[in-house]
Amino acid sequence: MSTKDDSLKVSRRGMIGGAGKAALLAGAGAATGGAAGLAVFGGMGGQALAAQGKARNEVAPGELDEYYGFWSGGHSGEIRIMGIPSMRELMRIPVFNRCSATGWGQTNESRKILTQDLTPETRKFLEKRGGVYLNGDAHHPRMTYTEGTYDGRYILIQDKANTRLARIRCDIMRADRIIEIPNAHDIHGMRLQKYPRTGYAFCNGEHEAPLPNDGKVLDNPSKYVSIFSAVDVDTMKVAWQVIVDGNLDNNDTDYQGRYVFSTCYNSEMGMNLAEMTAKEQDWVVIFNIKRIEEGVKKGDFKEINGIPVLDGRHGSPYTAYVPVSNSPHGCNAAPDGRHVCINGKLSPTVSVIDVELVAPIFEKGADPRSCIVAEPQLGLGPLHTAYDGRGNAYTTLFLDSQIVKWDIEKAKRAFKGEKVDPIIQKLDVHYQPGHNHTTMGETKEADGKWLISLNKFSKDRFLNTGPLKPECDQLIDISGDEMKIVHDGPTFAEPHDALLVHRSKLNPKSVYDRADPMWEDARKQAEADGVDLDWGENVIRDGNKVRVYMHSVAPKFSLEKFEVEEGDEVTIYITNMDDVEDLTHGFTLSNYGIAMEIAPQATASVTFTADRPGVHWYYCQWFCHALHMEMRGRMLVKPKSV
Ligand code: RUQ
Ligand code: CUA
Repeated sequence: MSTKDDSLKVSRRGMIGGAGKAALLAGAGAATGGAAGLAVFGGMGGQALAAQGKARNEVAPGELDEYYGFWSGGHSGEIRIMGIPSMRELMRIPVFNRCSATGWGQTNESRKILTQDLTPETRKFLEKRGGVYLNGDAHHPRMTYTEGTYDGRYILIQDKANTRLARIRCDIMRADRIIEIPNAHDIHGMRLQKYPRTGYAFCNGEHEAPLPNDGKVLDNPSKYVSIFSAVDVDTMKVAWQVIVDGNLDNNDTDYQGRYVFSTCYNSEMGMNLAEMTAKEQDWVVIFNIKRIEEGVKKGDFKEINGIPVLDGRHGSPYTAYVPVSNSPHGCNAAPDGRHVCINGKLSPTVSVIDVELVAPIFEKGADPRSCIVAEPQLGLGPLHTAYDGRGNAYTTLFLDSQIVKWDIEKAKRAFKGEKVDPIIQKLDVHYQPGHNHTTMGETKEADGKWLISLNKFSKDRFLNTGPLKPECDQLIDISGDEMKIVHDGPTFAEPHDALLVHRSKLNPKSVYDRADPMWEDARKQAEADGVDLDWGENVIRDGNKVRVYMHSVAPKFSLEKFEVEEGDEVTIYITNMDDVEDLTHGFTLSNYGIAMEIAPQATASVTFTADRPGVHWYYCQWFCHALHMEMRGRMLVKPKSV
């Protein structure tokens, strides 16, 4: 009964090519080598390319990009994988969103990830709302580090909307853990420890609120607090939290594993715009990781919801508050391992902290601003700064719609009173840039080739798409003395931030390992039911619960039909036994609102109540074979006898 017939296996790439088509028509398709014969781009210098008459950013059809770009999806809640420098969108990783194509948010596997680490209160709150959050607001994707550079293990991303942190496995490019961070509110800034290896993800709770937030305190802002959290990335458990004065915006870490720097745009703890921007100065909070860890060991904390919470407000040994101009925003550590730029936003300045001067400000009576070694005036609305590894910084100017390239050493000399201008070039971008990012620029391997400017407005740059316009992501060549824009890319709401990783750091799988932990629950259930999860095709009745097991091998589901009774709780497990790169199947159950993707060698499952009697076709929605349309079957739902 099992379809193990290899003659029907054809890779999708093979089908497109002539050989594949011929093989199909002949009815005997050997999978043709997918990636074989694809030319590889990279390592070729600008001159060699120019000699070939190619733009530096040209990646011809069939050629591969040199960098992976990981774009946050903002309030669409996902991550997008881009190819750089081509700016081609390669893939999307559903994270905090509900994805119609893959079934993320609907399959049991994804729902487990989306719910198992929520707080009990949230789980209760979501019960009547379908059990999962359907939205997210993902700003800052970051890859784990070993010794100051990317190690290709995980990508972490926060959700400001529902106070969550997700961990994405880089081997399969899927989230495997999504936790809710208790006590804190609305995680915004998120960066990872760079040295010696990413243990912690540091999460800024942006919005202040009562602790606990159970309704006993309402309109009494003096009782609100902001919470900074350290999450252990290996276990995805909150290791400790620190209460701070003011709120928290963005953060970054040094290259030595000693400090985290967080900007605060509301030291006033104001509740409206006038109050929030009242003072001339706000501050940067510097967290002393070693002291905090010692504090935890000593028991200098209150345990709240199972988490050690330390008091890091003014006067505490765990934090230092460094005054900077009103409402700073971006916080970016330079790859030189020494400088951290605090971007002024409402002030035209960037304040540069020297991490080697931070230890003394933790001593009593020290001037906290003594760690600031430069404060150049760059233009209006500095939001974020990126680096090329050659001593230059690139700061986005939101109001001026520019990127300013400047020299860090010159800015330090000017700060000491020397008459030098640190500004090298200002480049117009289109329009209103927020984040920017350079290739490998947040690692000690910053290579200064490409800069991305993520612009919040596109206005006239593309064909008019109606009242809602795309964002505009621009690719800028920074390899020479001058910055040059080489590409405009429209993107959907809203890439807040991006990560540019050299492709040598990553090597994802093309086919799942059958032992993957992703479908651990399915494996256990099949075992309990005495079913072979790989090749079985069984319908197990267990009271009013029915478990249907089948596998797929192109172009067939192993079960052409199954019958259940109206009102049964049905779980369908499908294992894709095709062992071929790019041969994904799908399972769509019509008029039941169910669709999911099953990647090669994966198992996926979905549970629903069969409350619609009649014949319901299920079909494969992922084009997999010339007989893809024929890949279907029937669910027969017998009406309740009344
Ligand atoms: S923030 S535009 Cu969400 Cu990273 Cu600065
Ligand atoms: Cu399987 Cu289409």
